[in-house]
Amino acid sequence: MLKDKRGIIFGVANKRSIAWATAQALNQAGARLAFTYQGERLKDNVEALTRAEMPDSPLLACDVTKQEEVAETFKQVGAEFGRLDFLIHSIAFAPREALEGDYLKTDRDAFITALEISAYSLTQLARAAAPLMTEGGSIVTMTFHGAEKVYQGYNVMGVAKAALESSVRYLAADLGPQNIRVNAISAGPIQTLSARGVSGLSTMMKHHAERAPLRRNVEASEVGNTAAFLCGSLSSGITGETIYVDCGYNIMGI
Ligand code: 0WD
Repeated sequence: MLKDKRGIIFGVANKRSIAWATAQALNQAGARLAFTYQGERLKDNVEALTRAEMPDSPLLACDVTKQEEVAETFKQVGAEFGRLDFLIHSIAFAPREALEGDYLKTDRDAFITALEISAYSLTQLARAAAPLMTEGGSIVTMTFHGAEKVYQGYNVMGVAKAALESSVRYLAADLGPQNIRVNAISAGPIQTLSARGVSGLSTMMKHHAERAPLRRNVEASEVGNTAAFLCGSLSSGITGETIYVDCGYNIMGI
């Protein structure tokens, strides 16, 4: 399905990362992948994961708060792949103290950091990737229902995800004429490193599993499969959307 397609994945931290499940789905569909890791802290993890299943994948250091690393990443992936067909953005961060208690107490630094890393980075990466998407392309990011509805403890991350989802629409409008599509996947809660930073995660997961039409939590592999669909020609008419992969939780009233 994605044979001869080349893409770059941001946000693999460990084997539980949604980005890793996405990489596996893309790899299975035949795509060639490059990976970035945030810093030395995560390099060994990403190297160990890719060595076994995708040994030829370029690994590049890229902290999105460092513009020079972003520029170097796209220079290197351009040299290695010649062009890009897709980009997976699976990055988010907010200081831990901002993810508990009242949203009201969010301080300026926490707000700016959360919005910069979790929302602005999509625009930053899309701008760098677009010139390499010479045959059109697909950009996919990960969001959460907390962008639209209040989840206690999700706080500033919900505000950042709202900005992210809006960015998806503006980017889709800007890049559509170049046949570059931009979409978000709104995943149900999944036990990952980032998710464990959100207070009340297990309560949230239990509630989702009880209320969702499918009566269970979503698997990371299901998010990965949807990302693979969004990167391929089967989704060629879809752009600017937020697609829920949450076992249907978001459709429920009472
Ligand atoms: O329930 C969940 N797990 C959901 C996650 C439900 C719905 C959406 N999402 C979103 C997250 O908000 C995020 O956008 O999916 C995306 C991936 O999250 P994940 O797979 O749950 O979490 P994780 O495996 O921790 O990957 C996020 C990674 C970082 O990991 P850590 O935990 O080390 O902060 O984002 C990366 C980093 O690898 N990251 C950065 N990458 C580059 N530059 C930066 C940065 N400055 N900061 C964080």
